[in-house]
Amino acid sequence: KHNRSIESYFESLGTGAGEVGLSKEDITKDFLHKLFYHLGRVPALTTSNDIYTAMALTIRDRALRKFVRSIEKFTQQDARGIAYFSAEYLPGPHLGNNLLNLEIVDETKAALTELGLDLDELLDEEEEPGLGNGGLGRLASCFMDSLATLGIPSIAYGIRYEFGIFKQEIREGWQMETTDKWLHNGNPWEVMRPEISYVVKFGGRTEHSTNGQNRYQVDWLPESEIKGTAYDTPILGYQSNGIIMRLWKAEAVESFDFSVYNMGDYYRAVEKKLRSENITKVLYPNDENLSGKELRLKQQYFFVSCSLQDMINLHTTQGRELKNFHEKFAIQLNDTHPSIAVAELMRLFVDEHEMEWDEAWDITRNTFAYTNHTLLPEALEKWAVSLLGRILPRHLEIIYEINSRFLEELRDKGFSGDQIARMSLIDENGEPSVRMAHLATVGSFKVNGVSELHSRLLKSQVLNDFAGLWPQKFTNVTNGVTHRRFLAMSNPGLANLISEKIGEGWLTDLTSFKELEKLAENEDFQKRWREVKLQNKQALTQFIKEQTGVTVDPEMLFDVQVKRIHEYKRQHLMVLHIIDLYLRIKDGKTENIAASTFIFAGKAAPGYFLAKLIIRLITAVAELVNEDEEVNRFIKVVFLPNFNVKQAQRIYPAADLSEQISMAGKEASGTGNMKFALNGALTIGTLDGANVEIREEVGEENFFLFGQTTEEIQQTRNEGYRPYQYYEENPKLKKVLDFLSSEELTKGDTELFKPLYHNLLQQDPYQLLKDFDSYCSKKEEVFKLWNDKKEWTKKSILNVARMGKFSSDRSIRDYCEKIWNVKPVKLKE
Ligand code: 73E
Repeated sequence: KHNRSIESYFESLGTGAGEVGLSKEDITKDFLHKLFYHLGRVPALTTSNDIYTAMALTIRDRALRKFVRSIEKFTQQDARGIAYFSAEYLPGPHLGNNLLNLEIVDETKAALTELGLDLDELLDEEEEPGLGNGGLGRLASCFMDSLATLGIPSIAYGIRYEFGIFKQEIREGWQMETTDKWLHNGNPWEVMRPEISYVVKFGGRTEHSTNGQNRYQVDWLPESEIKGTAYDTPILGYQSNGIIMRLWKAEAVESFDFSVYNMGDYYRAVEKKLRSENITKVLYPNDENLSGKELRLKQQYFFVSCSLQDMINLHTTQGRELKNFHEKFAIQLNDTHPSIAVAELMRLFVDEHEMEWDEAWDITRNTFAYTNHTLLPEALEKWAVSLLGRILPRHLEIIYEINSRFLEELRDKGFSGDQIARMSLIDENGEPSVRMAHLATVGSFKVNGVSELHSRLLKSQVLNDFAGLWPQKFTNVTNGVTHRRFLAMSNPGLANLISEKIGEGWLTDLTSFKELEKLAENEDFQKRWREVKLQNKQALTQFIKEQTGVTVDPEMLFDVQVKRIHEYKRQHLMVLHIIDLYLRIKDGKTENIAASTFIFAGKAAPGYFLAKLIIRLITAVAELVNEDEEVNRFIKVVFLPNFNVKQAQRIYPAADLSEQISMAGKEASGTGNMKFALNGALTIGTLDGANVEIREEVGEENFFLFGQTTEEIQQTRNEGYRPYQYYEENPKLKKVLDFLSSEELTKGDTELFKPLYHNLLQQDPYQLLKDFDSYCSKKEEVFKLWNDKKEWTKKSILNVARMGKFSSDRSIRDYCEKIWNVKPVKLKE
């Protein structure tokens, strides 16, 4: 009876195919039903959160329906599945996206209107899950959207952080962090699965023995155990599948220890419960700057262990043998954050399922594939051997064993001692530590970077020795973004205009945008293109007013840099240029300046002093510029607090110019760059990350390129870069830098920006001073082109028309072909 389809259950009741209807009437009925019977509300006491929740539950039913159906199909076809392991996800608000994917935006809007309610207000009500820091987490969520749309049997595993990325407020110009209580109004999108839970062990010691059958056996006697419980959120694809994101929450194994009876011990037992729950309390807010914290290692191991146990359970309860595990599953490691999985799968196979080491290793290294997202040395994960051995004693032994066999292989192949030391999983320089990127590389069948340039640098720098050893293992998959969320949903004006001209096929095939090329010079189309942009800018103008109190003019050029604040991304290079403009305007030299609003947003890691000072610099310049009547006719500066997915969806559609100005070689890919161009912004950027490929696609005449290449940067460094020399020899630059300690900017606190000033003059690790002139002259070109509306619009249209490559659908197809060896199971109903 377990093989019956859901259809057959409903049919036997005479209730049809068990569809939850998609008509306006169905939605109205279910919505009211949820409001009264799920939430128990009477109309007079209904709050806006009740209304939001009732609608979310109504839509979740429909999403779950898709998901259940997908599972049925995948099971019938006995398909190979993909498990995506990521410590971070940034799904953004669910409601709007689900309506789009179910194609019921109009029906829902109509249902609400009849009840005197407004869909936009409901959408505003949603608090997004901020379970990631930035690009890496958002990429994982774009991939979920595409996996579901393409019909790839897949599951996304991660951590259900109770507090996501902090909320950013600006007080007196400084970033302040407050906790993100995203669950405080409940989370209608998730389904708790109390019966899907696993025990995860920590600490203690191991015992080695030979058992009755003469098998060498290792037992891990842990110091503590924690239970992980699954919370499932359905993620819909467009018109078709649903997959789930399964996030683990930590709990005590037993809430109460029933053997204790006196009050003191009772409280100790409760305390133990609280300690256990700490593991999934909070997301580490550090993007590309890791601090080796014990709790972070525990988080990583916790979710990886739950996920692998879950997969093994799924595999074996379906009657399959573990020796086929790698045929049934591929696991994609989203950076090294989940890479302890390599050792954990070995432990589960060898210690718990009594598999021989060689067979276990064979299956393991044919199961995992590893995506590297960064070359920054401070972001490469290393765990001190002493820490790892204390928290995961058995895993340390396994890592040593993997390493000794690996180094043996290298010796056999004639590698030099130096090379062997460089490639070892253990870094013996200073405090011994485990290099997680090496563990992930050795334990995977494929390793990929996230843009052509980054993948090339990965092979020539960080994993150079490994690329020599296993050239076939290395590949590239350039990132992409879901154009459904970042265009269809968030920019309906542009989406409708495009659909009117080329139909709706682009929703599942972004390359069809090519057809827009022929309209690039059509005056009528250009006019409507500009109208849409202006409307989007008006909407953002209002949002800026609400959020910051600053009034901006939507007719001005909107020049935008939004992303995490980091020195390598060079937000301060943009600021230096703004200061130059300010000084020019004060000097009366306003010719050649196109009236511009400079918009910044992004969070700084709470412990990253210089990043926070860059925010302070932006707000100081904003204050100075915006209040000065003489200046603010030409330029305005805005820092929008608390950048997140929801806010991003308002910003991209309204941008004219996209700033992608990182020092070449540092930004692995970037994905904001794609979202801007997709919405018709032109890019000013360096030859870094995916900028290189964006420029290739849109044509060099439609891209504002500046700055040194990776090779030139290396050369500058080799020649002994002295930033001070640039300061001395370039009067304009000197003026701008000296302005950092002016009374005018600092309102008397002239020491305020000294740390940045000294950093730039003494080290300038990201070579801002070297690239400054090149950047400023490119800006002159931008201003000139802005005054030629037709040319600008033509380039904007061509940018959008040539974005086909940057859909995450393409990225996922690449993963399927180059790495996973899976085929889509198409499910269009
Ligand atoms: O260039 C981006 C890239 O587009 C890169 O900086 C980012 O990943 C994006 C998606 O591929 C990234 N984030 C992290 N490493 N690379 C990171 C590191 C540690 C903690 C959290 C995030």
